[in-house]
Amino acid sequence: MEEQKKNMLSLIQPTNTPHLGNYLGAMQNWVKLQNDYNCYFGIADLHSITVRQDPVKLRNQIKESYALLIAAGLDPEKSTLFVQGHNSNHAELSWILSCYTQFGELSRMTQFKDKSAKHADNINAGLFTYPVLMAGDILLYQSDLVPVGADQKQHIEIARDIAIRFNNAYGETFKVPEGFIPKFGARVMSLQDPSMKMSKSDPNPNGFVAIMDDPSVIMKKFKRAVTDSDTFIAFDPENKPGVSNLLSIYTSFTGLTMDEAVKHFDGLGYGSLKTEVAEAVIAGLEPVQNEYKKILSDKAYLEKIMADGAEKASAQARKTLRKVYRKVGLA
Ligand code: ATP
Ligand code: LTN
Repeated sequence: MEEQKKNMLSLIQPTNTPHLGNYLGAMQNWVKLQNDYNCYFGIADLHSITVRQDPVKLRNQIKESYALLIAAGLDPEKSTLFVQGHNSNHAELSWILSCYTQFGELSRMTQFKDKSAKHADNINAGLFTYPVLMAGDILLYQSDLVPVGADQKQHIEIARDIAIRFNNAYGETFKVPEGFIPKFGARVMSLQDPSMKMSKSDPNPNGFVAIMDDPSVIMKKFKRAVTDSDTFIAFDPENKPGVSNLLSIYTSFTGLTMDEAVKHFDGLGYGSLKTEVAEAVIAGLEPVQNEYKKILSDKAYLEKIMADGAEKASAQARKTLRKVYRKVGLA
């Protein structure tokens, strides 16, 4: 029954090029989970302006990434798909929660340290309070689970701490969320430097495979992937990070277990591994790419489901926000 399903929420930023890491670490799992949970998925546009964005580009990217959610297989009838900035409850709760978050704990966030090193000319307050906005995203929907890639662990942890602190001060208000991190695909590594996660901000485009890359580009990028100087194929992330990354990607697209995949490549060389992984990725992404183009070409449909999603999400979020106002004494 609807009431008994657990709640799940996750958002993705609309900026830069969505890649295999986003697909395998996030979207693909969201699609698998949408039948079993009450799901809220969306576009974290408010988070994306912590880094300076071009307004015209951002406006398009919000639509494009929303279309991609549907193209990846999320069904707007089953899940609530929304844009964070279309729902003012997020910004409101974020302010309130920022008064229950300590300067010290935000200073320890690794993403803040990384991003302020990368954008030294724009270390704005939003970059610092980013985790508070994210905690609000999660807590507004009374989320039980938050499916994300491994890089988001620390953000989930602080959301839990804030929820527990608030509940202790005012009585049960928020559900305390848990992260939901997939076994494989949680950390897709760069094809050029397998010690680093595949990232949209990678200045070397050969390091990442974009979801919308052409088949010939995907093949080329995999053929150039860094492996190692051995010749055998085994899953050993510590000693063979490049090969293990390729194997993980392969299992995510074929649905094979790691043992089955390793057996499949027994006796074959790195050339075959790279080609077969590329073929599996090309075949897996093809329907997503086709669907994406179709959805984006139907502006009226896109705008209608975006508006419906915002309305559904706002109604749910408002319930939690009202409770928070009452508890704090603002209402
Ligand atoms: P960047 O890699 O440029 O820092 P990001 O991590 O900010 O991008 P988002 O769009 O915010 O990217 O991430 C959306 C989702 O994709 C998150 O759940 C995140 O954990 C996941 N994700 C991002 N990169 C990877 C990766 N290399 N492997 C697995 N999951 C990833
Ligand atoms: N910080 C996340 C994006 C994000 C998110 C969220 C993920 C914003 N709000 C709420 C899960 C739940 C990122 O950069 N990947």
